[in-house]
Amino acid sequence: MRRMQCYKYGVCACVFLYIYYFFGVGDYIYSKSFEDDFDYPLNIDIKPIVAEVMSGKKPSVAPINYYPHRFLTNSGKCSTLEKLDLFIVVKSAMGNFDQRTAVRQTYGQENLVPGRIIKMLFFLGVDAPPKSETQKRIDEEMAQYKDIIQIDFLDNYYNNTIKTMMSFRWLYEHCPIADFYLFTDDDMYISVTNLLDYVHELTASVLEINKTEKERDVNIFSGYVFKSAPQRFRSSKWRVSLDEYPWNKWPPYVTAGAYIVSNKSMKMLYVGSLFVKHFRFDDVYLGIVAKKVGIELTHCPKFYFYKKTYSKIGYRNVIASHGYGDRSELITVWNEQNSVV
Ligand SMILES: *[C@@H]1O[C@H](CO)[C@@H](O)[C@H](O)[C@H]1NC(C)=O
Ligand SMILES: *[C@@H]1O[C@H](CO)[C@@H](O)[C@H](O)[C@H]1NC(C)=O
Ligand SMILES: CC(=O)N[C@H]1CO[C@H](CO)[C@@H](O)[C@@H]1O
Repeated sequence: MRRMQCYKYGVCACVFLYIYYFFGVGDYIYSKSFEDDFDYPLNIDIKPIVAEVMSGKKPSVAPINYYPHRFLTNSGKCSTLEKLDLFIVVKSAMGNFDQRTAVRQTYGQENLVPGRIIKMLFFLGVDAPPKSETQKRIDEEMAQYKDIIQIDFLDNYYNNTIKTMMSFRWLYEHCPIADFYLFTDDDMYISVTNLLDYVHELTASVLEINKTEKERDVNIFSGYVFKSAPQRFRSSKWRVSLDEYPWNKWPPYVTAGAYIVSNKSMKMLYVGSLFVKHFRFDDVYLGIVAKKVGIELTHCPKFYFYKKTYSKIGYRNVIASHGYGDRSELITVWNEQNSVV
């Protein structure tokens, strides 16, 4: 009888320990409060430093986060222009030739909206040397379309933040003249006309609220805004340890996939990133930087981070939807939405 009970307790303890470990219970208990203790490095007010850099001064604090990569290709797309309505950044994986073709045939066409100046570029990393078949095909693709900026970092999921922030740097250095920047992935459906309508309305409402702000100076960072917490389960692909991120919540962040950033916000996010420690999820990272530089995020439900089921009527107001990795599907849907009838 006694032995039986001992055995039961033993089993219970094991089950408890297993659950405790497996679900990362300790990580939840010991995480720091986001509201009270968010001191992500640099743990100083970086707003004045960002203002220094943006007014052309040398910052009083040295940058801590500079990605030492080079742009391997160039594009004359911005150099002869004085103003741009929209710049579309498409983050693409090296092997996604079909997706890039589909983007060029749909929302990536630059002369779509009469009276609006729109430019589009793809941003890619590299694979390991020696020169792969994929790289040879990309070389040909670049020669033909001149719409690819390649950056010398290894292109994989874990280096996503490098890709995002290197594309910010490219814009900051080579194309700071657009009113708005759309960041998107090569598997998204995008409606440029709905997007332009939206930013027009949003700018007007921001100016309505704050009359002292100038149109050229609005801060806008918008898309599908998430308010969530880090996953601590051991089995999760998204598991984040306390060492990496000790707080119990993420800052609000705009989910990657598609988001829109105004001229000023693009610059503040890039300059701010030089003073904010690297984090491997690019959307969370931009959320952290936005919080530190004081940019408020605007949630817009017309950006779908999942695939919105297609119907002709249902897509009338959609700005972006995930799930269009299939070339012919993107072309079909986009054509139907953009047909005149
Ligand atoms: C990118 O990710 C790989 C790991 O898959 C790593 O070896 C590499 O150093 C990372 N960084 C760069 C800059 O390529
Ligand atoms: C209004 O905009 C100005 C200029 O950008 C800014 O300094 C000020 O803090 C803003 N006021 C509010 C209430 O947001
Ligand atoms: C539309 C807009 O706000 N453009 C501005 C972007 O920032 C540059 C300076 O970096 C200004 O010259 C543009 O007027």
